[in-house]
Amino acid sequence: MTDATILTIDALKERVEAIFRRAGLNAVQAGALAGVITAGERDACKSHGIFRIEGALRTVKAGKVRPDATPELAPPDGSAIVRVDAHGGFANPAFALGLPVLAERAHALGLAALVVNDCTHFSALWPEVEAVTAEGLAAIVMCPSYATVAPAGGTRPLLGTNPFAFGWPRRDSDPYVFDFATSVAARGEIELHRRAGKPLPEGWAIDSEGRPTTEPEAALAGAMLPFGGHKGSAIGTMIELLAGIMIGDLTSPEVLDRLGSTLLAPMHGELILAFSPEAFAKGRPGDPIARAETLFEAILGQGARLPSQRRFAARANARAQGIAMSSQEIAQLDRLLAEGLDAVAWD
Ligand code: NDP
Ligand code: PYC
Repeated sequence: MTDATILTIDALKERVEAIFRRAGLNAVQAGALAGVITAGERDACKSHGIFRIEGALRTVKAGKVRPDATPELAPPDGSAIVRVDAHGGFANPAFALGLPVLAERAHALGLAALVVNDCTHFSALWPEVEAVTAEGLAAIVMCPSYATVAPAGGTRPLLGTNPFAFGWPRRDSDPYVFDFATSVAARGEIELHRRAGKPLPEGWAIDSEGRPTTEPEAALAGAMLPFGGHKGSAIGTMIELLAGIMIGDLTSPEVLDRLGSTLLAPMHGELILAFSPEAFAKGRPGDPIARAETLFEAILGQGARLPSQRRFAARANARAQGIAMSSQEIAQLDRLLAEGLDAVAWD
């Protein structure tokens, strides 16, 4: 990047938080959103970095998310299910509220689930998976999105891009984490290709007639495809069942019906599962955390890399060198701060 401005991680977070405060978000919402968006830039995950600010502001302007929401934890009932009502706000502060109780329950019972209801969710899942692994727990996180993906063999949008993430705690290194859309790519990637005027790789999408396309515009009007054909399609469907229907929240087609647009961030629920490896392995030979290291070493020993290694390397670089932002990105941040909700259009 020839015209880069280098910002520290904290400086970028302050700028992003100020944009959300200027747009009317309360401190708990603005702080949590600034945290995940800055983490996206810090870890070189552009599809969930500052690119997402405008969509979040548009959703506020459209009145589809409550900028002043305060998430509420249901009184603990001793069970393995921890519930947080986001009260129509963003998912991120609701997750932060539920995490300590989820961790306490999972350590006490061996496994526990955090159910977040009535939230708007546009972020990557790895910040949440990592937060659970930091408690010494393994984690699975999933949520629906809105109907933009055709089921394998189908021709029209039905499933969401439904992200699915897993984390495993490690003692002396960053956790093992993967986090991906169950579509071939996240929808944000299609939008980034459109903005860059680049064709999509083959096999990502079909147009509104159900024909394969590499045109981002045609893909946005048509449907994305699940990863791995029928396998991704089934996992995407499982996410609709577990993190939509089972938790009494919206499925991806219901989200799209309710919102009427994919230009707004989707509102639905989220499911976070936490497991204590020590509790599951109790009475069996070997320390599960140590045994996992043997597996990771064997993967690396073949010259393969672990998922999230690229992200952790980008993070180390950002901590040492700061985050490089282009002049367009700096101008975008300045404009959003100066104009607040006037910076985005919604009618
Ligand atoms: P990617 O395909 O970019 O990456 C998926 C995962 O695979 C990452 O953990 C990545 O690690 C890892 N990975 C990639 N290449 C390799 C490799 N060669 N060897 C080993 N591991 C590898 O993800 P997607 O585009 O599908 O999703 C991007 C993000 O979008 C996710 O964070 C997801 O949560 C988010 N999303 C959010 C949605 C929402 O509704 N909130 C909907 C859909 C997606 P690394 O990062 O280190 O490359
Ligand atoms: O990138 O697919 C995506 C996405 C949808 C909602 C939030 N992110």
